[in-house]
Amino acid sequence: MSTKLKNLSSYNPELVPDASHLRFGIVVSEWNIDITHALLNAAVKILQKHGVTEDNIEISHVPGSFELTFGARLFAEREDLDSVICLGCVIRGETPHFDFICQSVSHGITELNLEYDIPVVFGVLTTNNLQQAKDRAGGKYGNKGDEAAVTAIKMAVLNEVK
Ligand code: DLZ
Repeated sequence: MSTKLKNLSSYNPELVPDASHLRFGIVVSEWNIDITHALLNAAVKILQKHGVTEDNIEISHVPGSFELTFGARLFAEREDLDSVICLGCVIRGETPHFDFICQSVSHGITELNLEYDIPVVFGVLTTNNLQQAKDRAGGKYGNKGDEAAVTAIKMAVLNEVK
């Protein structure tokens, strides 16, 4: 998560390899869709900035963050992608639901990283309120979609040289 010291959109472009030969799947949660689509737009822009063509970005939607793991698994199973980016936004409510969803999706994505041969990136905002989410979806702390896309490129290239 971002802090006052770390803006999600700041990175050194010289440390991001060319990604023109890579293919990405992006799974996006429809819950809090204004936020998740702000993450999606940012992620796509960053991928394209580093050479990824539109044809090499495949996007699928799932109802909520809980379903991101399954959506990412479908991409990972295909074996024609170099990385999968999961984008979601879980906002704390009045019940413990928040904790269950956050725990499930973080655990689920970790499991996918262990089980499949491609990196699956955790681009999920987990915030106490809507304002904190806005601050991290193109607001004062940058955009989690930028961070997720940069991570996906770096991890996909790391996977090539293993
Ligand atoms: C049910 C629910 C709630 C209360 N809050 C969120 C949220 O803040 N962010 C999110 O991505 N999804 C939420 N969901 C939906 C669950 O992720 C899931 O889609 C449903 O529980 C159905 O499995």
